[in-house]
Amino acid sequence: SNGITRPKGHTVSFHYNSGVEDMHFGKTHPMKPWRLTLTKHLVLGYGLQYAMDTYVAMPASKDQVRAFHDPDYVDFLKEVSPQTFRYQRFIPPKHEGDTVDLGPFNLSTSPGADCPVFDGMSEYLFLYTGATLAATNQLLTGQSDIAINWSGGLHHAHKSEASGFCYINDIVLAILDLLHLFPRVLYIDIDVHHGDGVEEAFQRQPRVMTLSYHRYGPYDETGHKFFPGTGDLADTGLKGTIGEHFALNVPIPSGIDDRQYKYLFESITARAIDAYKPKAIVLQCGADSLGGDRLGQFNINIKQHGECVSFVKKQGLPLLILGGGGYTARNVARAWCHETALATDNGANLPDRIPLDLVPRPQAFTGRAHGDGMLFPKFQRDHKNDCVEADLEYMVKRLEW
Ligand code: ZLS
Ligand code: CA
Ligand code: ZN
Repeated sequence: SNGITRPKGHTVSFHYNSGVEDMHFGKTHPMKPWRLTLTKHLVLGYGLQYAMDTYVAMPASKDQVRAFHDPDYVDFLKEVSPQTFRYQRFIPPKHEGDTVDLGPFNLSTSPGADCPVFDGMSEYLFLYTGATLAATNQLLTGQSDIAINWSGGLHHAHKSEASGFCYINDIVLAILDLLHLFPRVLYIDIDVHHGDGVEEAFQRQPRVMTLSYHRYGPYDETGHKFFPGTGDLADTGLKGTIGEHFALNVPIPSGIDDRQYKYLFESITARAIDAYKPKAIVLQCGADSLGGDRLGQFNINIKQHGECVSFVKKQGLPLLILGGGGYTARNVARAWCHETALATDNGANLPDRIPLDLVPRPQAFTGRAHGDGMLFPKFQRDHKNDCVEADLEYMVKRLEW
């Protein structure tokens, strides 16, 4: 036997549709859906399917997506293709110096766009959303205590606009569903980017608390902010509404290490849970907060990233685990496979070497994917650590209730 066992005392479900794997945002685009192929093969290679219930996700319906998104935007996403898109009305760039021709809803067919229109895009969007909604339904019906969708977690999408590689905000849709049963839902976001779309959707809403940890501050000598530029410590929900104080933001300088991240994450998350007493938790596990990420600027290891998942799991509340960013594909797959193991209490059962003999289609691994096969690689610490300990302590104090 491979040593993988089902968890005692809780049920985990895994929601996925391989249809998301074939998509290409464009040759140079950092978002690579094949990181999901790598993740799937690692999960299956280690035999983690024996520790949980696995479900092939159906695409979401237009009606389901309309629960948050503008009906015209939903129709557009369902119909659009690179062939039909160029007939759309041209909208001049928002900001001076923007080089990209933006179409309606912040979409574009220009190769330099964050949110391109690509072949198969419509299928891709409704599949990752369908997987998140199926996972959510498992929690609502009590069939699972933890439900996982690594293809979801697209936290930047707005009601009628795509943003930062995100088109449909599957997280907002999931939380809206959870609110039918659970009086209070806590959303935690460890992607290196601010979870702005989710925060914005619930900024007037005390029944959802949003808590995002993210890189924040001056980006370069030109003064550009790290995307999306929001999520200041002082941003705690919409002032003057009953949603005020139900958003928390932890802005972090570049180069934060494991010890510093653990200190921030555990003290602030514990306080938030203690004060808010959520009845369900949604955890966005963006893997771009790992050291060595192509877009990220943190220095945390897979071990610490996983400890965030364990810390949240230990609260014993219904838990929806979603993916998100992650741009160094081999590390994304390692992290999410490791976190699947943690969710099923198999964290100690994974050997460090990739079990090639267990991988169903070894040829699906390219040279790029193998790396050195280590689950806990020593990352190059190539980001200068700008974290001042006193500032980290100040944040924990400021956010105390
Ligand atoms: O949280 O920084 C930006 C916006 C721009 C710079 C990039 N250009 C294309 C548009 C204007 C200010 N965008 C970020 C978006 C990051 C989204 C993170 C998503 C998530 O992880 C959840 C899934 C950004 N950072 C890096 C890029 N865009 C980027 C890098 C390289 C390329 C290639 C394709 C496209 C243009 C050249 C692109 C974007
Ligand atoms: Ca975040
Ligand atoms: Zn991100």
